[in-house]
Amino acid sequence: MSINTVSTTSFPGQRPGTSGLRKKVSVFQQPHYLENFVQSVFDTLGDCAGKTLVVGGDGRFHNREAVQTILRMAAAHGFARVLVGQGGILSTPAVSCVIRKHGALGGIVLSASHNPGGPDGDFGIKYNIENGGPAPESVTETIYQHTESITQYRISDAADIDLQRPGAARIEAMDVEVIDPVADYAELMQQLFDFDAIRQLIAGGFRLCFDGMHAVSGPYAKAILEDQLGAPAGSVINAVPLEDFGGHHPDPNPVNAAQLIEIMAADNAPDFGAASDGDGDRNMILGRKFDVTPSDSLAVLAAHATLAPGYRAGLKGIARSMPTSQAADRVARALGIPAFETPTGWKFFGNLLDAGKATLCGEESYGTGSDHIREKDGVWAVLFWLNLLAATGKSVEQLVSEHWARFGRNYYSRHDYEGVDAHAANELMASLRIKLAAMAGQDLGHYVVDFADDFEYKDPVDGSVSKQQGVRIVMTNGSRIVFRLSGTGTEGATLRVYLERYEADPAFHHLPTQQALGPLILIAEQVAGIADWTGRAHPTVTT
Ligand code: G16
Repeated sequence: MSINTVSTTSFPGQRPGTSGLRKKVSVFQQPHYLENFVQSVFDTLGDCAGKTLVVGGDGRFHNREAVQTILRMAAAHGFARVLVGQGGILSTPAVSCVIRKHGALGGIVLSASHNPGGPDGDFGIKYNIENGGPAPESVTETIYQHTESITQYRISDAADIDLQRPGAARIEAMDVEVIDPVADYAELMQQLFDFDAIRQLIAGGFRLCFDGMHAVSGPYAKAILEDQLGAPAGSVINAVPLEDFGGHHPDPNPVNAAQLIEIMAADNAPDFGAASDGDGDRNMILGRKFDVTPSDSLAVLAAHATLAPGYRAGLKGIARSMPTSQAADRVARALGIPAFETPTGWKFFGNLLDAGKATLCGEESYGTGSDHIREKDGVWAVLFWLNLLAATGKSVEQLVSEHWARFGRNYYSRHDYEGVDAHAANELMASLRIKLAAMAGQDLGHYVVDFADDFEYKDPVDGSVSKQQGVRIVMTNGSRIVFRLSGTGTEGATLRVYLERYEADPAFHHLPTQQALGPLILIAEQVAGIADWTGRAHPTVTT
């Protein structure tokens, strides 16, 4: 074994987006592409002697090769130890859990999350810091600067190590431990939730269906829901991770988890349905013939949190991303705790969680989590819901309907225009920004604009400022339209339009969502000229 220094030249565009660097698999397969990024991460970290690194991914195409490359480079960089998931597999929440539990310096997650996989699909890489959370912008920017000027990287010429079985190996002077991907994570879940109560609920005939979407959460859900909590075999569907996710889009929303939606809409549907995404950090919650929006899910969990053992002491605060509905803010107000509004991206919650300012966090993009780790967490959200259902004896629909009756309903929808021309999308946003200053006080159909701005966030912990985080038009009654460009796509641009209407009157709590939001949808089109700029009369995905 020896360590080689390899000459390289920089690749343009290795700037991490909302959540790491995501590109087509073919881009990552170019010689030196992955290596350049990994070396830039290591150069950002500096001396790693004596330190531990965690490595794992969602099992998508190219995962195994990338893991071996990273192990060889970690050895060349002088890490003392690497913990790697068996088969190269670790869900994003499990990486966060393992970093924290084992006092690692950080971790590398190989995933493009909910983006499709396979040879023609997407690949991604993300660095998580010592607290287990995604690197903040200051770190990702430094990594990016290194990628721009890189001239060489260092790598061991050691042979591949066997990832198939838990055990120990060595590359150069570095210890490699292949770990069970589920064990540490499952142990943490047992500390947070009342497994006995959930076991009793299931033993009493309560039925559930968890859709692993052939992605990473299948093994976690099988071990916890079936093996530990007694759900009958087959309760977890699409449970085996596949390199191409079975040809599907591993994004747990009503459009992409169509099989689960159909199961939950049947007359003999289970009592509870859920799905998670490619890397296991997102979740979708369903009742029988009933879907829960991610924003409502956060609000309901917050309102009932003290029913779960891990949250019995109460919540310190609730944080949500700006485009997420304001339902959780109402709960925070009722509980007398602070509510935080951050830009899109889980990395913005890290400081609030570390500083003990927030306990629960959530995003409209099917992400919910808490201070137990520093990532959003799909299986955690499922267990939290099961704990509430067991503790209250109520159905999903009952819990949500009662929540609306108490707090009012925040009707919510997101319209995505995927794969549009990037230049046109940027022009659309630029033309919106020009209009903002003159919008306050304008009459727009049923609505009057209270204020319109481009969201800017000042982190209350470290004072860092993030600008241009989404154009929002907020009406005097709290209804809102938000426009943003996605930071996770790999083809053209994706325009996201977020629509929210508050309705206090329970007599109007059961309208079809798109109908309830109809007037706001029209205003969004009028104000932004979406059809003119994008050539699209309708969104590609509505959630
Ligand atoms: C990532 C981020 C989330 C964000 C989502 C969508 O999720 O971690 O914070 O809400 O992308 O981002 P965008 O609207 O920019 O596409 P994931 O599950 O893809 O890692």
